[in-house]
Amino acid sequence: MTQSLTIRRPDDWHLHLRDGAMLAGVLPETARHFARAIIMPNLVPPVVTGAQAAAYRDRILAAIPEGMSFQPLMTLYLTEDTNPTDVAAAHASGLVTAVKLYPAGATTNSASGVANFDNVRGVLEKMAEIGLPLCIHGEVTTHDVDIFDREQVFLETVLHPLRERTPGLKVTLEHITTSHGIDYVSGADGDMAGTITTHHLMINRNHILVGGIKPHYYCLPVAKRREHMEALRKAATSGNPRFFLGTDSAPHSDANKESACGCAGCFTATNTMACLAHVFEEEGALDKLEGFASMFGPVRYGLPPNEETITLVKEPEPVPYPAKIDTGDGPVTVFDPGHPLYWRVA
Ligand code: OTD
Ligand code: ZN
Ligand code: ZN
Repeated sequence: MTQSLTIRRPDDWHLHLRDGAMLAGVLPETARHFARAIIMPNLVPPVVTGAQAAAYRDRILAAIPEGMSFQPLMTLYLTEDTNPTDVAAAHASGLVTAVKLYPAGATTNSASGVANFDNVRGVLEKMAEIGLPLCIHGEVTTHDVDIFDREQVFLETVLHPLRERTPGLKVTLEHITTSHGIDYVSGADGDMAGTITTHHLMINRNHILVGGIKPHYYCLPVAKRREHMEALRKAATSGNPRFFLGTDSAPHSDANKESACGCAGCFTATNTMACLAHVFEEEGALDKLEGFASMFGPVRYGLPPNEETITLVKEPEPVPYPAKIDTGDGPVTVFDPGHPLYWRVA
């Protein structure tokens, strides 16, 4: 007998869509299953002003294929020059759903991010006042901190002091990769939430390095030890509404990934729901999938959950999905969890 699971249509609370030919290639992969997504602003140049966000939103809307529906939820890229009034206006008009903080140099296209947090205090205070959430890439970038410790050190040296200085600021710690991040979010007050990616529930650092270097598993924050992956799986499947899905699907062409200096990012848009059903079933928590993928994010962002549903079906045989998708910027490899998947979206 086939097993099936119907849930409200999911949303993705952290997504990279890029621009131009790449946008056109990857957008259908998300819009096929997801109703809405928080769109990351790390374009070149970054999406800093309300006017840039409006123009980018229009390019995304224009790229939605006939017959699909999708709502991009826009973000502004926080810089040390960001103007609190511009941010407040973009929020008041309904254009932006969140502001994104990248510590300078933390990840792909983050050179314009924040180095001196004193210079963004005014914006953060304004955001706390108007209830606009801050999404954070939580890693320090100081060269003396080991790459595997950068999230943990960020919690103590940056995130906690920042939240103490800005009471009432809603913060989402994005793409949590450590038990420390999970513990921080679980133990903080109700202004704090966290997103978890699909791939960090399925890979740990061995996947990247054992038996040859696997560039398609390299992303930032880099996957940690297995015990951290286990902590993420436990949190995601716990039913705690502080944790919800942000895939961080981050497409790069194969040429840019399979290189002596390969780009960071896993492209999971195509098979995310199949992967999540697999993980939640393994954890004996299929009944918690709807909360994680479809309910807790909307509640957090003050939006109604989607009325439409999707149905996941478990097949007796492995379900095929494309190894790569073609884009005008070249092929993009789809995340391979390293074992067959049996779930598909009907
Ligand atoms: N991580 N790659 C990218 C962004 C994320 O930190 C992230 O949000 C990207 O390519 O934009 C990645 O590995
Ligand atoms: Zn990030
Ligand atoms: Zn990201």
